[in-house]
Amino acid sequence: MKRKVSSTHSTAASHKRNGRPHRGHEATEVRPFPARMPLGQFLFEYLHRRGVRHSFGVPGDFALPTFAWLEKSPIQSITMTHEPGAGFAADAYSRINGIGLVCVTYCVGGLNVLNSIAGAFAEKSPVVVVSGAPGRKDREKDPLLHHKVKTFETQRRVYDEVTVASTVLLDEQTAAAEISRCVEACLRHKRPVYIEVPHDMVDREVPTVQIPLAVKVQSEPHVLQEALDESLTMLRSAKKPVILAGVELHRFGLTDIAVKMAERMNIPIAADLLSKSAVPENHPLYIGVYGGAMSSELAVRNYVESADCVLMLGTFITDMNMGIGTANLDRSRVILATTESIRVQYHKYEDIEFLDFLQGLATSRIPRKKFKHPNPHFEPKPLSRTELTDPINMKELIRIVSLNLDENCCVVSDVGDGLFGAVGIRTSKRAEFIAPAYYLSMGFAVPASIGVSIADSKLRPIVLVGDGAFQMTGTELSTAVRLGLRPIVLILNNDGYGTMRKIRDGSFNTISRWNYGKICELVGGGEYSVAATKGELDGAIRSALGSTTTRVIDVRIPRDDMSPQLANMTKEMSKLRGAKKVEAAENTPMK
Ligand SMILES: Cc1ncc(C[n+]2csc(CCOP(=O)(O)OP(=O)(O)O)c2C)c(N)n1
Ligand SMILES: [Mg+2]
Repeated sequence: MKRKVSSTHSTAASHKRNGRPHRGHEATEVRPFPARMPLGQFLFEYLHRRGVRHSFGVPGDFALPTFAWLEKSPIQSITMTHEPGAGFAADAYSRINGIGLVCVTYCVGGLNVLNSIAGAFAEKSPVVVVSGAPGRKDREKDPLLHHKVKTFETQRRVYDEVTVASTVLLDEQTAAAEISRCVEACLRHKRPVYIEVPHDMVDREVPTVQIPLAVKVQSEPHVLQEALDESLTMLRSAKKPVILAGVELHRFGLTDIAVKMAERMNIPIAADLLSKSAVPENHPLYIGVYGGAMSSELAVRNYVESADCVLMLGTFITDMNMGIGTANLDRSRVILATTESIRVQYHKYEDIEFLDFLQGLATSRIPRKKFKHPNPHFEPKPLSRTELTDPINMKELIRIVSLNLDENCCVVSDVGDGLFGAVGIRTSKRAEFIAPAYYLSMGFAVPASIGVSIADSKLRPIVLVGDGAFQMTGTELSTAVRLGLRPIVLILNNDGYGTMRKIRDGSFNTISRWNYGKICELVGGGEYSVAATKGELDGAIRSALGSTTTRVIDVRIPRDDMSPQLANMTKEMSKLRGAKKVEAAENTPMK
């Protein structure tokens, strides 16, 4: 059993992404709450004190009293065009800010945003879902009220599958404690929570609670020592170790500890698809993205797969991260440390806190390793005059995007070849990267770019979105234009579901050919251009970066083209399929 031993004030947690501090749950307010407050006022005041500055959502009649409290609160409410977009925006916002909020109405709104919240759960993004709901009184005789599905409990029960805590605020005496329980669980587990607010409860005065002191859970000392001893033996004798920096390092604000440890021991660092950019990509020890056949470069793949000790820190062993079964990592060489468990070779250690383990490693004496960089970063070759009129393709698109990125850019990728291609983006400047790289829900990127811009107004989102994914949520650009945001949206227009066509072709991969430029007219703002050549794309991105409006660029990718990463993957997968069935990686990095 882990032991709860000491208390510190919970607002002291510091969370950073690439050195940028998370605003989420840093000390903001130490004044105690009054003994009693209207429920709605307490809810949003509590969320504000825990770091929420914005809410994304769509109102409805059951939620209007809650939205009225939201409007009076210090949290800024942003109405989106559709709930899935609100969920994706809140997810991206949470990844940058450390906590986010989506406010919706009962079932028609709540179930509409469910898929986005499922993605946030799967990829550990701390989103609070507040849903308006029928009143306590409305529920008494179990009538057929509008928006009800099966029972009044339906929505909450569905949400139990995609959250780490949920509550329906039907009792004044416990409402504040329930809010606190859910919000604290969201911050602790970095996963969504669900708070249902019946419309006739939200104005009632309720007894409040204070923000709890954080309880530091400590590892079992003997188990911790044992796990450290085994890991340190491996690390000390390793001639060619490598760190695979996983997404939990970013979510739990631990990247700096891992990077400092790598620097002290001179161990190179690779990222995976989900954690790309969590470690600054211009760091001298950074070697690129590893993902089996989907690695950014062959050199990264070779280095990681020939390492004699792979230290995976906070890594999700997902099929995507492991290149859909193409990763070749032998468990006898792997230390896998996450917030869920610590595995060293064939041993699994329980009751150990990830932070204690990480700090234990970071402060141990390990001789500096010899390291020859297998994949030093070099700027992509600048475009020469002679190639400006060459037709554009995925490989060149990634090169041109890379050439134009700077430290204020955040690449936001949707699902499709944009995501595979984005693995190859690497700049000497620090650029951020956000994508639904495990759950893989299409429609993420355009709304997510709104969440990114709102969470950090200095960040300029560069959106990579396929024509198929754009047709799902691209109209959310309406919200970006209304708010004066400036995403640069590259529609990777390859005339349909390109990735699907590579796996199995059929008429089901056909979509309508839109005149994408009309979107600016439709939403009343933004500028548009078409890029069919390298020069046109480069010019369009440069001009977009110099302007202050939303920009849509219709990039004409040849129908049969694909990124080198996707080409590699499909080649290797078909080889593997011939030999043996490719299975989703189980949660152990076995060969
Ligand atoms: C919400 C959702 N629906 C369906 C899919 C399955 N899917 C994965 S990629 C893809 C095609 C994507 O097409 P597009 O956005 O044009 O990108 P491309 O593959 O052409 O690069 C589909 C349908 C998904 N991942 N998410
Ligand atoms: Mg497409």
